[in-house]
Amino acid sequence: MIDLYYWTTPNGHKITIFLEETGLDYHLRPVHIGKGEQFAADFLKIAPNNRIPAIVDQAPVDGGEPLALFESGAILEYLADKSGRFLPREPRPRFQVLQWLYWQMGGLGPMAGQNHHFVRYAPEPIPYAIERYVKETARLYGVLDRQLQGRDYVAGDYSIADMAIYPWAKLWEGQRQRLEDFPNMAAWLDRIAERPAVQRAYAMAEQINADPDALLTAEARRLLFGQGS
Ligand SMILES: N[C@@H](CCC(=O)N[C@@H](CS)C(=O)NCC(=O)O)C(=O)O
Repeated sequence: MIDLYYWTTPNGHKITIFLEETGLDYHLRPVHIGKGEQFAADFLKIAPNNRIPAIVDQAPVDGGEPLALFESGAILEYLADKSGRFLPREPRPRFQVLQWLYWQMGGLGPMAGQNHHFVRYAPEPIPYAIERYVKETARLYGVLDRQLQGRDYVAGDYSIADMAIYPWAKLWEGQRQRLEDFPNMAAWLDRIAERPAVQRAYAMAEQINADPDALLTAEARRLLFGQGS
């Protein structure tokens, strides 16, 4: 059994998509980040960076004690190895997937995250910051779009790289992007959205948090952007 510490955000969706795709046994443990639950002492023991997602694998492959992990990229890699799915073992195809996973973790995630912050959450508009992150998001989608030219998935077969990128790329509209600029990405978004496991992951998120503006309250902003409990 995997305990998944989760909220209904892009980094959370990555892991529910993976778990739904593989059918690994898991238990959802919602951490409402708009209410400051990520600062609870028990959660910090598992996720010292006070961010979701995190997991505790109650039955790790080495047969040892329960294993706690944070950082969505590490979690995806761990679960892919555990299940033998969505990450090849042979070095060449494996590192094709991993380079795109790390592209998401170190590039698209942080940049689109700042895009969301300055476009949607910042208390006042800062044109320089908005332009910087909207342009950088566009540059990154250009890179992704070129990679997807003539390919159905980002790196060979459907993999943890697609699962990591999709929840961020799906939000292109709020990131002030034009989908017609990225036709290969548009077709890929449709391809992934059709997958039953992806649909189940998002349906579950709706059940846990139906309010897309839950992170826009004054209290949520104070907690998230003041970074305190
Ligand atoms: N690099 C981390 C980023 C995790 C992250 O930023 N999580 C956000 C939600 S998407 C969060 O928990 N925020 C809570 C906070 O900022 O206090 C990962 O991929 O796991």
